[in-house]
Amino acid sequence: RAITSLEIGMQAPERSAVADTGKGGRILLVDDRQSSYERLATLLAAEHTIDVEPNPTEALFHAAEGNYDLLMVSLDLNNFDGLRLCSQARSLERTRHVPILAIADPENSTRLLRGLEIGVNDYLLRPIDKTELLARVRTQIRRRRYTDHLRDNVQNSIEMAITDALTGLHNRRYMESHLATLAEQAATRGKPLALMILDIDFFKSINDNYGHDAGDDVLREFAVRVRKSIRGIDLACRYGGEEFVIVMPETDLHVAGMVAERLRRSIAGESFAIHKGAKRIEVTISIGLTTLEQKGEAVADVLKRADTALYRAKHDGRNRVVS
Ligand code: GH3
Ligand code: MG
Ligand code: MG
Ligand code: MG
Repeated sequence: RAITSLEIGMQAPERSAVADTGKGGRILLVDDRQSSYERLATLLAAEHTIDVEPNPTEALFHAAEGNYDLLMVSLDLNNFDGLRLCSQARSLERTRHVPILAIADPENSTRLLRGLEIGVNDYLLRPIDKTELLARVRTQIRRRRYTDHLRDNVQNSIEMAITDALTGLHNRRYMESHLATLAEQAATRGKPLALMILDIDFFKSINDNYGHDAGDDVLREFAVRVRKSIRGIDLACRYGGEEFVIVMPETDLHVAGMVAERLRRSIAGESFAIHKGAKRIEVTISIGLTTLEQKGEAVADVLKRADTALYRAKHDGRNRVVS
């Protein structure tokens, strides 16, 4: 456990500090000279929460687990492990994005240059000036928060672009782009690939009789049940209004047929709750099922074959699986 600011006898700063000022950060200071870390901790404690760890190996554990905004690493550590810590922090997934501010005596400037090469973001030479210290620390913390924010935004937009908002399943666009990859993998590995299109029977009359919101409830509940009935490697998507596609890698027609039949039966066998009113709705589905037939077969052809099978399932009376 790292030494905390409170143990050095300082008050933790107000948590109300505003994010984009670069104040109120969590800092891990890796320094083994008591006079040095006590002074730094005292200077920083007015604006930040600061933990001190004299041992670089321990520091790496804290850094990986502690959710820090900044690592401050002394390169004047007695056992010269400061640089190694910086390089390890850069290669660990958990610490890769945490900025590093190096501190060094002027005579250790070679080490500083090396540090900058391996990804140290900024440095301070001793003796450390208070104003400069606070300014550089703030800059790193502000930058860290900003890039975190950008990374979250990118992550969110990617997720939104491939997810169906109503059901949380993948959307058609994602399925179509991913299906080509799955088909290619199946072909090169000589494994089967099954694909089914599921369509809710007489869905329009659910909307007509119980309202559009009830229809949405059914779609959401249906997606939950689909998700429960497939494996982690299977891909389920909402293909259109009340149509869904399930892609099953490493699954032949026989096994996929059993999965489809089990799902069809469970949908028909347990009515759906709708949000408004105590009434439950009977729902059935029709399924068109097919497998990838030969190497290099176009994904569009596979989908078309499944759709033709679905059409027959509808034509033959619905609530059935056709392959
Ligand atoms: P079939 O058994 O032949 O499949 O009949 P169906 O009524 O299910 O098929 P049809 O294609 O005629 O109607 C599908 C309906 O699904 C029409 C459309 O208004 C409704 N729908 C499409 N998307 C949504 C949605 O997001 N929410 C709701 N509530 N309804 C939707
Ligand atoms: Mg239809
Ligand atoms: Mg339908
Ligand atoms: Mg339809």
